[in-house]
Amino acid sequence: MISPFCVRSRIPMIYSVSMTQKTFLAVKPEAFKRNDTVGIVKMLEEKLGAKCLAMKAYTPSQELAEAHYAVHRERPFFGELITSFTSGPILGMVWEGENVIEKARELMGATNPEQAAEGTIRKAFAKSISDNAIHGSDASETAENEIKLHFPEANFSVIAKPSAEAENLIKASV
Ligand code: RTP
Ligand code: MG
Repeated sequence: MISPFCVRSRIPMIYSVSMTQKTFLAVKPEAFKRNDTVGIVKMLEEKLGAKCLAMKAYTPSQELAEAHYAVHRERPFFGELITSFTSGPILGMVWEGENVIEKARELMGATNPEQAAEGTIRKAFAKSISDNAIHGSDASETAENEIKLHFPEANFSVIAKPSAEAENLIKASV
C-alpha cells in the first residue's frame, strides 16, 4: 500500500508535528521604560504555554544590536531601529516549549500594532511600528543565533529537538 507520506515530500509532514523549541524574546527599551515589562511577562506566562529558561535586563551595545538586526541592514529604518534597541535596557528571555517560536509570534501580534489582533501583546502594549514592545525570533535558525548572541554565557546546547512523535515519523521515513 502506498503511504500518504510517499505522495509528496515527507519533510513538510514531519515538520508539521510538534517540536520542542527554544526562542529568544525581548521586551524592547521603550516598553521597558514605560514599566510594561511585568505586564508583558505576565501575558507570556499566562498565554504562551511554555517555560522561561532565562531572563536578564541589559542595554544592548551597538555591536549586539547591529548583529541582532543584521537582516535589516539595508532597510531604510535600520538606523532608527538600532538607535531604539540601544536606547536603554531590554529584558532578554529564552523560552522553551512545543512550537514556541510560532506560538510566541502569534501571541506578539503583527509588527504594526494597528494590525495586531485583540489579545496580543502588541495590541496591548505597542504604540507604533517602531515602538512595538516586544521582539521574538521568527524561525529556528534565527532563534539559535539570537540565543547564542544574547546569552553567550549560557549552555543551551539543544535549541530545537523533535518531539517523540516527530522522531518516530523521522525514523519511519528513512
Ligand atoms: P522583531 O524582529 O523586532 O521581533 O519584529 P518583527 O519580526 O515583527 O518585524 P521585522 O520585520 O523583523 O522588523 C524589525 C523591527 O523593525 C521595525 N520596523 N520598522 N518603519 C518601518 O517600516 C518598520 N518596519 C519594521 C519594527 O520595530 C520591527 O519590530
Ligand atoms: Mg523580526
